[in-house]
Amino acid sequence: MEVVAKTPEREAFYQKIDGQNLAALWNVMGDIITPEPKSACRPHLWKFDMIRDYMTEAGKLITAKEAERRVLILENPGLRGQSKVTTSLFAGIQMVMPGDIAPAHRHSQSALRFILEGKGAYTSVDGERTAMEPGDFVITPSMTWHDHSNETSEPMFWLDGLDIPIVQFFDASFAEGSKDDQQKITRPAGDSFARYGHNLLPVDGKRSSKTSPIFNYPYHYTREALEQAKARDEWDACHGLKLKFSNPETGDFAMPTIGTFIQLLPKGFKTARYRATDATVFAAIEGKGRSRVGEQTFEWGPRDLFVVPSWHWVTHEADADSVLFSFSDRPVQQKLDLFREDRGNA
Ligand code: GTQ
Ligand code: FE2
Repeated sequence: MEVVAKTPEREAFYQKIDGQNLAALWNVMGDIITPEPKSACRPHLWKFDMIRDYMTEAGKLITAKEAERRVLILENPGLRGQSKVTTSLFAGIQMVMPGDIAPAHRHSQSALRFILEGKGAYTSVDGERTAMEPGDFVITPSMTWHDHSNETSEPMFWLDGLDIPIVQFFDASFAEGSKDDQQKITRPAGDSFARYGHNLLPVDGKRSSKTSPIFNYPYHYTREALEQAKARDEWDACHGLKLKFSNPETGDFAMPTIGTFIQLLPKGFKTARYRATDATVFAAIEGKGRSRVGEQTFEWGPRDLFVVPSWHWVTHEADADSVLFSFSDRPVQQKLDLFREDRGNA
């Protein structure tokens, strides 16, 4: 769109209305209604080994209890100081060391955990405890009490994804702490999976939550689904094989604000270029390869993390059978009729 010429009369007018909290649309129109997405969000890769070293250092500086959550935020280089990995989402790496208790709290923000390293630490949500393993996808729904603990002898690391910037945008944040560090366990481990993970639902179901009733999607099952599909040898040109985690009650995404995906790229596969309006955070869990995002190329292996901003072309290439977890704000964009994707010519 055209830039409107400046004249002394116009400048004087802008000055005058500025004092009344008014501004001329014709000076900013092109910046706020762009012909295609224009984001401050930039492509970036974080190597997990680098983060693990800093987290270990953080472990000597602060306890989980004092920190409340011992998390290093993945700050997008184009959005520094805003605690954002993309314009709409937060990501962090959380470490829970042996003996740690990350105390119970609850908040409007929904959280996902994607387990990167360690085995057997617990998170508790709404009275149920689940042990976590690498590749597990665990949900903390909005306003549910949650605390984390580690009774194993090894530190545990996971990727946190939260809708913090979305809740911030709507000024809808509520949060509270609990007087007890750990919530009371009222249901056996595996209860939610037993109730909802077997293609069966209560006949008179009356849950009101828009979040999946399954709170741990174990990697064992996810990996099996991918492996079965591998035998079929049918691949999507842009994604290899990409599945979304779904809410068994609705068939919709597992979380209302964050779409979560798991993707298999077989050895030697190179995807066709793809772009979409949902900026996406990727975490590799298995394999090795590289992704080209806009003008940059990122070499990744297990536990490495990278971000693809809105409307940036991306291609992936796998040197070994590789599994990528990813998340984005796609459920929100789809509900608002804003989501768009472009498969190039594929
Ligand atoms: O584990 O409860 O990375 O509340 C940010 C906010 C983790 C958590 C984060 C949180 C949590
Ligand atoms: Fe939390």
